[in-house]
Amino acid sequence: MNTRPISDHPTGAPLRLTSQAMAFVLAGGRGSRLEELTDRRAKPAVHFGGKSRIIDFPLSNALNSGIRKMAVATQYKAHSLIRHMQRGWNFFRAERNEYLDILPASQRVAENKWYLGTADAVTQNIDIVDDYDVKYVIILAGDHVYKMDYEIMLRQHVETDADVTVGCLTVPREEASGFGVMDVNEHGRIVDFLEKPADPPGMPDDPDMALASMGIYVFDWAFLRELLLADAEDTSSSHDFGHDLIPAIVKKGSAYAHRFSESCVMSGLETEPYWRDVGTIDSFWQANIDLTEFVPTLDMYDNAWPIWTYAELVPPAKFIHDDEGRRGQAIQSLVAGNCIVSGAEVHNSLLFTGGRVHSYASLDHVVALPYVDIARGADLSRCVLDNRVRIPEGLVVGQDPEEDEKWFRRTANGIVLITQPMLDRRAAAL
Ligand code: ADQ
Ligand code: ADP
Repeated sequence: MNTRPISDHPTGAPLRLTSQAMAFVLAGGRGSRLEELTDRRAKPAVHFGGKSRIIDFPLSNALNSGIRKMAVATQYKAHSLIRHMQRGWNFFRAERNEYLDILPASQRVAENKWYLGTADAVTQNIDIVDDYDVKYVIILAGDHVYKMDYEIMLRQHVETDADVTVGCLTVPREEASGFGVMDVNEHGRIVDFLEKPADPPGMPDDPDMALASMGIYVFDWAFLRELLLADAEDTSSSHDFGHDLIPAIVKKGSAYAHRFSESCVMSGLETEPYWRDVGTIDSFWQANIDLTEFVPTLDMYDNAWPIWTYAELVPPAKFIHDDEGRRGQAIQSLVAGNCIVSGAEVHNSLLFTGGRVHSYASLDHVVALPYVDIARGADLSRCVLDNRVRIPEGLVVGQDPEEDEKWFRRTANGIVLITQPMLDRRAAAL
């Protein structure tokens, strides 16, 4: 175990705590509210922002924070996620004391079982965490979009001598029932924690808002290890951080809240705190479209905090006149490599890698995942196109709700999700 005290550095300068920490990323959840987008891939593998995938955000945060030891627990529909990490996150070198381990469920314990809950995902890999020889473990969710310097959270954890430090943010009270909701005292100590309460309590000084857990936690490994071993024996436990472990520590030990908003200010990363659980089609569409704003809140162009990803080496995006001289153009849009916009108009949209938009087509507020092909004259607005869809000539979406609902998935907010099986059913019926 690396037991060198934090202040024990020849120059007297404090060591970065992240050098003594690992990130354990939980990436095994279903994310079923993303509907058909997560039919074939886990939510952390869902594409985001023109080039990235959601998992790139926590992994990039860990990397940019100085963490060089990471483990990613996967289970549900993990192939596309694992492929992405093998291609894009393969630069860690054991010789340099750097590790990124992908930990699929049911590979490591004798009984061949799935991860029961989020805590069980760590318990099943205790020996791997032991081998990392770290003092602190930071548990992260693989499915949130945000930028955060975990060093600041670690520092608070050490300064308060907490058993656990829980990352938290304020959310409107009516949206808080999907979160762990907490009450804190004047020192930031959590005095009450309710996992997904039906009627979330508001904050004392702002009853319309609730203090919600981000589902990210810092522990001393020695403490968490003991806790996990005890939890594994507890037949009444669902082996979940939010349901079981955190409420138990709040009752018996010391749990502290780490405010994301304060962390953002201290790190200078954001002008205004940005955190999104892009868990529904509406929030996924909105968070992507937000990036087309003149100055989006989430800055993905910050060289000091790069969001690393795997991207294919492909030719540049191309914008061309068609044979009749119609201009191909994209305005207020994000266009990735290998896209060709030919005699078509793209407004306030995102075209991921390999998108093709043909003459007389028009896109407005469209999120088009990789390798879509949009045939001549299609007119699409306010929709999400799954990867590799082939939009037929002249298809109109976003103008007639009844027609959209008949063939595609249309949300209550009028956002339309289009996948290839839906298009195939439509083609067969017409
Ligand atoms: P939920 O959002 O419901 O609550 P949960 O389903 O527990 O989150 O998933 C948390 C993370 O773990 C996700 O990244 C998911 O992919 C992953 N995961 C889920 N089950 C897993 C398993 N069996 N093995 C491996 N990974 C798994 C949690 C907290 C709340 C908090 C919210 C914030 O419990 O208190 O408010 O996150 O989003
Ligand atoms: P990505 O997440 O990279 O966009 P795809 O959507 O191409 O990947 O595929 C997601 C997952 O579904 C991958 O594991 C892929 O192998 C699998 N897959 C793709 N097409 C099919 C198919 N027609 N039938 C079954 N599985 C598929």
